[in-house]
Amino acid sequence: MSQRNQTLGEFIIENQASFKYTSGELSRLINSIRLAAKVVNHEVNKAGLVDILGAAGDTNVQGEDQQKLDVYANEKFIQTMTNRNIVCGIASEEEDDFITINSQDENHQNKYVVLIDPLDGSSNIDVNVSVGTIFSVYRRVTPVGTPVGLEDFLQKGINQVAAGYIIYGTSTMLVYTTGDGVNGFTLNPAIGSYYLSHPNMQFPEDGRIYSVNEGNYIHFPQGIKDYIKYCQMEEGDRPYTSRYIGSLVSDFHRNMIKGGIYMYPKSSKASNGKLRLLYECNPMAFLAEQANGKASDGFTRIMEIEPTELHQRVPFICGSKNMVGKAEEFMQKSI
Ligand code: AHM
Ligand code: MG
Repeated sequence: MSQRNQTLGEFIIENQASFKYTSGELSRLINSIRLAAKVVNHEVNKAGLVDILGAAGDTNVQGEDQQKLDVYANEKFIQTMTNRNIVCGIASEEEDDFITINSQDENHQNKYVVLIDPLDGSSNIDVNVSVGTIFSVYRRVTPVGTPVGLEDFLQKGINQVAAGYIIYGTSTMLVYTTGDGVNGFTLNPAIGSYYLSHPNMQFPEDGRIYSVNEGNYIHFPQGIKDYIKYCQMEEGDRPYTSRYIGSLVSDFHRNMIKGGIYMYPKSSKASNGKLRLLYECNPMAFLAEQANGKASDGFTRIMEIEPTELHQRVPFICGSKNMVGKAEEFMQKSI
């Protein structure tokens, strides 16, 4: 049983046996994400100092000029997972193509691929608002011993073996699932350890928060417009409250705790919406379902969409079960 003062390291070891495939490889992978997240967290936290340090002509410890944080995060996550030789391939929102990983002595023996959005919502950094990292893990479908192929990454979300996010917020948290519920760990920056602070996280079945960029309202499909009007109507427990940070991880995290719905629909300007199926929607959908929530594109369960390309975008509706169900009703009525 999980205890509230348990560290993430202890939790991983204790729960290793409940993973479907227990080679320890997945535990080592989560461990390396935890490590990279600490390094990125340190950098994100001093983002506001960059201009001051830069003005003083400072460079970082390696003697390099200060990089953009999303590029930095991308490099850190890839570097950590590559150096520790625990995955056979990585795809990142920041890279055009997937990366094949092989160490000479291992000869493509690793089983897992990772897909990552290293720093999501990065336009929020300049204004000191929360950002996040999102990750998704699959078992490869090509044979061990051969280099990874595109098909290892283009898997349906239902095949995920783990997914999670790190939220760099008022405190830093790592929230993840391996298909056995969702647990949240808060970083104690003084000690550098994550502690189990939110065991067994669950979306309330109903909620009163809707999160959508209403500036795009005019371009939304009729079903979404109708649902937004429904949220604003004076009836029963409505009108709902509108909250939109513009940082998927933060909006999702708040809605999971308080009950709510996040929407990034398609629009007349973006026919598939904005968010990426593989780096953003599938991992968040896996977390949502593991936390008693729901994720859909308005018609189809997100995790059952067949991916056709690495950077594919899909409309995304995610959150409390009954709210997502209601939004789907409006979508389906409108066609
Ligand atoms: P990014 O991957 O370029 O950071 O974009 C993803 C982000 C999400 O975190 C957020 O919910 C959304 O884009 C906000 O988009 P918009 O500003 O169009 O509302
Ligand atoms: Mg992103």
